[in-house]
Amino acid sequence: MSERRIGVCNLCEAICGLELTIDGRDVVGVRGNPADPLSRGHICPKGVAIADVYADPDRLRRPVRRVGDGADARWEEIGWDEAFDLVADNLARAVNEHGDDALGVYLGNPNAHSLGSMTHGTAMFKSFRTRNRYSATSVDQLPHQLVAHLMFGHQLFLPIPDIDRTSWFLVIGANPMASNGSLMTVPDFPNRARELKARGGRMVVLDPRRTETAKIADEHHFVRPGTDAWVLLAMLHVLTTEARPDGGPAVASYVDGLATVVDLVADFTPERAEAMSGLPADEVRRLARELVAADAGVVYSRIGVSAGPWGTVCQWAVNCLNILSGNLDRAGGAMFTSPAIDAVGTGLIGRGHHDAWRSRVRGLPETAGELPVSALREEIETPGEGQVRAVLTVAGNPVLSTPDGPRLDEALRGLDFMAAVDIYVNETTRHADVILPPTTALERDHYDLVFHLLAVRDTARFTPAVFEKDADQRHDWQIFREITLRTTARLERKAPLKKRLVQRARLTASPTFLITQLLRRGSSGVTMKKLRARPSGIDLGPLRGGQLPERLPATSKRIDLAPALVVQDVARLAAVAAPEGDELLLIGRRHKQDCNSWMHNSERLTRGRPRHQLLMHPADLADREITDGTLVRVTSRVGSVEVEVVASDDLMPGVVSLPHGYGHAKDGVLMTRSREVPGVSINDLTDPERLDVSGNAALNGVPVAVTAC
Ligand SMILES: Nc1nc2c(c(=O)[nH]1)N[C@H]1C(S)=C(S)[C@@H](COP(=O)(O)OP(=O)(O)OC[C@H]3O[C@@H](n4cnc5c(=O)[nH]c(N)nc54)[C@H](O)[C@@H]3O)O[C@H]1N2
Ligand SMILES: Nc1nc2c(c(=O)[nH]1)N[C@H]1C(S)=C(S)[C@@H](COP(=O)(O)OP(=O)(O)OC[C@H]3O[C@@H](n4cnc5c(=O)[nH]c(N)nc54)[C@H](O)[C@@H]3O)O[C@H]1N2
Ligand code: SF4
Ligand SMILES: [Mo]
Repeated sequence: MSERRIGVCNLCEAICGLELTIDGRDVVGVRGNPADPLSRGHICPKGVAIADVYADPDRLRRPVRRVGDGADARWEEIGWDEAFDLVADNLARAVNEHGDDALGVYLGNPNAHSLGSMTHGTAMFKSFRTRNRYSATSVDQLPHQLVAHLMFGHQLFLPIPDIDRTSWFLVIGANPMASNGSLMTVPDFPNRARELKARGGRMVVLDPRRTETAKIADEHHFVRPGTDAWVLLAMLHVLTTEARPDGGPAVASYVDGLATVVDLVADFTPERAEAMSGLPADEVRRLARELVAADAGVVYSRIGVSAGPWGTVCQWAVNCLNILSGNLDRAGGAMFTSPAIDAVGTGLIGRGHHDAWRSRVRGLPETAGELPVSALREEIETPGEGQVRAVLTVAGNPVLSTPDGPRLDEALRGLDFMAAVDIYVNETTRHADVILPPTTALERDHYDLVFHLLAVRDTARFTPAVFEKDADQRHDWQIFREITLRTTARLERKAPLKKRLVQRARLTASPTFLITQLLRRGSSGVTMKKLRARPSGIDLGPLRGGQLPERLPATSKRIDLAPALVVQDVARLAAVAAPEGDELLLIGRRHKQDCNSWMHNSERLTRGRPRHQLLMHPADLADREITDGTLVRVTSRVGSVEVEVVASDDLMPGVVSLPHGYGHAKDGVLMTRSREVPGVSINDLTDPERLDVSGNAALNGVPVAVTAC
């Protein structure tokens, strides 16, 4: 007898509602939930494959201990109690013998998608007093967070494009047709883009590749990788120098620093933008004018830009464009969400800070308590006080996802101890002495503390676990609780008793209990009881405008258009000369059926044509006398890979592209059951020395040479 259950997909930021058909312990059908007020029935191929993760025989369900190393490694199941003690003994030993900073922590992307990680993981990390805290943030959205902190007073007070009401949408370095949106929770992007067009709106895309999103846009323009800053500053230049019928740009009374912006962009002309980016000066001018003239316009940029050399300047410029064109905090522009649990307003998530300390070896600044992950390898390998001796990774795969992965791979091998909270043995966790696997999406309760904050519509939804976990499985929050309590109990230098008691109390309550309490504190009227009665979710309506300055998290209740850090970096930008030479620039890409570095075990996601190849323009192939479909060698400053090349005139000439998350062969062992060849990792080529001022890795626009093999 099969039955229908409401579920939720936690594989990307779109947080689609699911309707599952289950038969006993099996999922026999997955479709989008049409009654979900946010996702409206949308689902993508990965959402269906959530059933494959649940059923995957390779997925770990009980703790394992590694015996042997590399190709000879064997994994032995052990009991939870033994596993927790092993982890606590070794983490505490590293700290007791070598100090707090001897413990390194890396948090991967799925943490943001797990309620237990948001509630209990955070408490665990706080209990470790190490400065060696790293996460996927610094290969991703760090510039967005830093700029939000500097301009608005909170790292997660992020303006969201009001796609459902805008009439002019400029998309820079994002491919939501494949990624389903990011820092813009926008399930059903294809239909929302269609609706934008149907109401007479326009979408314009700037991207060095004619992407799936570019192909459905009204306009697409190539920009040379890493040069968006000149385009955005030139748009600001036009906006601030041209006379406008409305006498603008005028800014609201709570905005400071306009004169500095005008000064900063004075020399960033459209002609200069053209020389740097390849985008014609007249087009730059027209785009700026269209933004100003639009009924409601919005500029949006994502990882193609934030994971570039000028991510912070770009993200700042995007905010300035939205503010100076009068589109911040108004319908159809860049808006702020009003979630039922306001993790920003309530202080549940800290405001953030920057450069309160620096990394030991390279002196890179922290942001919100984390150091740039590009520094992790050297912090493990460089001897001295504060050297990382033991590492804990949680839901991450930095060997494939961070710059110069192979050297990190080597460094992890040399650790005294490593533990991982993860559901697979992968390219990173293979170095762990012990892996603790939590339950997955279908086996745990879920409420989205993060992505309701970033969604294009205000909704609230609580999803109880679809399946009850087995008695010998653990939820991640239970794992975090045990690691924290057992490790802190073994520390020689203990936190004050009162602090420990508060910590214990916080860790003992379940995430669902905490959510129930947090909802009570909010003003939305949404309660756990109401959510349980409406499992598809409660609609709280379109985003609300006119919330500023009251909602501004800054204690001054003012917006700072000219933070010192940005002003200095624009000066650095101004000194850059036009590019010379004919080296190729490497960029990343995402495919609908990929999920960062994991899920390549899913048959339904990996069958069909391979998609891990290097894409290259036919003219660039011809210049080098390389034949389409052959094996080529790609070489950067840090490494080289051999990979099949495919000709594509969707790429800007001079640009090549590889997806990230491949490269599953390690020491002759294939880390997935994928039927596709293992592929190569783009992060064997990316360079830990290429950083944005925030410390975010500049993963895009890496200079490479491509030669025939
Ligand atoms: N060159 C290049 N590199 C990139 C990017 C790029 O565009 N180009 N993108 C970057 C971005 S945006 C990101 S977010 C990072 C991602 O980088 P990471 O977060 O380091 O890597 P993921 O591939 O997301 O790995 C997720 C891990 O979590 C495990 N996992 C899945 N679900 C759960 C769960 O519920 N609990 C636990 N404990 N574990 C789970 C999986 O088995 C997998 O090992 O990659 C970055 N790297
Ligand atoms: N299917 C799928 N969806 C995902 C993920 C996944 O792995 N697979 N990962 C999720 C995660 S963790 C994230 S953070 C989001 C990311 O979501 P998006 O930001 O939409 O990610 P991408 O699809 O990588 O789009 C980045 C775009 O930037 C372009 N680009 C590269 N360099 C430059 C440049 O210098 N300038 C400009 N203007 N463009 C450039 C690339 O060609 C690419 O089209 O996706 C999420 N969704
Ligand atoms: S778009 Fe994202 S959240 Fe929706 S089904 Fe696909 S992977 Fe899941
Ligand atoms: Mo990401």
